[in-house]
Amino acid sequence: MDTPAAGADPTDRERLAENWTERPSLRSWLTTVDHKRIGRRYLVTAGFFFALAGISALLMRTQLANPGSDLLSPQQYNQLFTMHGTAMIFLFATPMLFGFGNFLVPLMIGSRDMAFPRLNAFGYWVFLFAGLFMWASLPFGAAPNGGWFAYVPLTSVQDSPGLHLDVYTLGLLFLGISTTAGAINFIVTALKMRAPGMSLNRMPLFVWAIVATAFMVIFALPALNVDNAMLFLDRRFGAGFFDPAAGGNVLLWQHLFWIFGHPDVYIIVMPGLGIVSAVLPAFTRRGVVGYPLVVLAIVAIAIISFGVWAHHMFAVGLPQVSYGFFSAASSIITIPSGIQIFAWLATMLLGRLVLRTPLLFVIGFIVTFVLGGVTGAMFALTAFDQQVTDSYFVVAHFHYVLVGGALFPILAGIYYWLPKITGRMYAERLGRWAFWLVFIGMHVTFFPMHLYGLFGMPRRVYTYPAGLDWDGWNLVSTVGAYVLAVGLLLVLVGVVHAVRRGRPAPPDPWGGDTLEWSTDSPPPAYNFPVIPRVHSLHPTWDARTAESTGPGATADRILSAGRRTPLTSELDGRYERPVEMPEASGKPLVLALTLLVLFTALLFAWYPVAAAAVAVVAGTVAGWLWPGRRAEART
Ligand code: HEM
Ligand SMILES: [Cu+2]
Repeated sequence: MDTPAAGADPTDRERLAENWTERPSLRSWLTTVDHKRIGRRYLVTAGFFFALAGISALLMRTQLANPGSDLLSPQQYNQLFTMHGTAMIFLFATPMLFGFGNFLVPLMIGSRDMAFPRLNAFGYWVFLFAGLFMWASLPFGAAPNGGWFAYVPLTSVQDSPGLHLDVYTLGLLFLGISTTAGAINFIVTALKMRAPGMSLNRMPLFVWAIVATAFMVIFALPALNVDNAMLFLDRRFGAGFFDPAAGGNVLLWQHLFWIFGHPDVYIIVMPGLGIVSAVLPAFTRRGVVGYPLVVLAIVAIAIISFGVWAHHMFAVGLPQVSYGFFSAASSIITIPSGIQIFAWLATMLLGRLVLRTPLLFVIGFIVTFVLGGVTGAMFALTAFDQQVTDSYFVVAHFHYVLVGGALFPILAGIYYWLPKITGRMYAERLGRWAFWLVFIGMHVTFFPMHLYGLFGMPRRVYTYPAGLDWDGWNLVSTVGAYVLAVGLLLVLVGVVHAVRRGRPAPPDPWGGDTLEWSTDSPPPAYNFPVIPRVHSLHPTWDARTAESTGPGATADRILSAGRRTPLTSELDGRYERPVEMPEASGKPLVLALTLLVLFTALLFAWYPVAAAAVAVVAGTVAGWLWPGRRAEART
């Protein structure tokens, strides 16, 4: 399909380009508010943190290849598994998916940017600094070492002196600012910025998944923030929230952590499921079966995921009746997940399969995620859970869910949207090789963990004695991890190769159904010369969409004066009025840097510096929010 620009004449396009394009310079690099640049940065930075977490995993697997090995000390092993888990969850999975969201949500809903572009830039800088803040502790031997869920009393200052856990609590509080800002931005963007005609029941499934995720973040993250703030106060000032001797409660940590932590599993997996629903139509040549049911399933998961947290605590001695409740709730949540799986299977059965790399990763996702779901349903039964808790069986389970539910969809998304993001096609053969190595490597690494887990091998041990039936299988896992690593390297090679040598991508190489495929690859700074009018669930397959941007498109959808994009109503997507979007600004970076100073000062107990940083933060926020001249000029 050719570029649907006929409705905007050359003068319009010139003015749009002038108003939206940022000239390449150091200054614009530091001040950009373009959601596409920010989205790309999220993807690259999260990819970098993934590499660090992956190298940590390889080190651990090398240590565990044989019994009694001494490549790593127990202290190093503790820091590596904690940083691996914490980084995979907080610095890779969520930010990577937010990166896709940032790049794609405005394009998929036919808008020219996110609702709050400067907040978006701020969120990225905070993410970058918080990630560096946490990783920087590792070379000093001061990285978090209490596991990714940092249970007290092990993490109290008596049992874990040093900065380790302060890096954890402060790092996650810092990062939480970014995640919260991003979530608010996604919700407002999806509700107010959709192209005219895109009523809620025409919103792409990927956008639904991002919105549901954002709501989960808003409700779940405060529990983690409070938990971390209390732990910091306990450790630094003896506040005693988790200290029974001071009237505190040890289990309070676990409850608050998992009130966040279980929804967080879905915060990670849900956008992955959204990617799957976005990729399938292009490679099955039909819409996802049962759109309303899939939307209901997404919403149901978002709600039920808040009622299952105690299944992570079946071994701590809860009141008997709560076992029944949490066991039942944990079983019920498999139903909406199952609905989505059946919707995808039906889509594949009824469609015409085009077996390209993105679809291979989707199939790999279904196989792996379903296996992870099966062991998950086993844990929902309290008696079984109590037998295998804290064994490698659990490690096997959650890697099936997380590698299956997040990594595979992310890889599918990388191949699927690479042409849109970079304007270049990837090499298909290289993609297939990467898929098979990643898929085989994943199962060779993690399947044996079910076995040696059942044979009694506990998680989080830095070594083990020979002769317990664990040796051979551990070696298999390690070999698998290296195969997986080679596969992931091939993904990287593929991306670099595409950017350097790939052939130029047409606007719509796959025949996708959502709006991002109706504009150029890569999209111009203003995304759409004419904001399309949407008439159905699959706008790019609908001739009326192209018509709506052709000759006769009205000025209220071209908006070439200034940086403007339309606002629409939340439910029906009725045109309300154009809004002026902010220009590039240095304040987001300044604010994020000041926060970095604040958290570093708190870490090293330089309280006067921290107080000064708070004052600068307040000043910058005030300057940022001060009503400018433009606010009055709005019509
Ligand atoms: C890519 C290949 C991966 C390998 C080879 C790998 C390997 C490992 C190993 C060896 C451990 C430590 C087990 C122990 O000593 O108890 C571990 C723990 C963990 N991994 Fe991975 N992993 C991989 C990917 C991922 C991904 C993609 C995620 C999440 C998105 C993830 C999340 C975790 C978590 C949360 C832990 C638990 C850390 C803790 O016990 O506190 N891993 N992984
Ligand atoms: Cu859970």
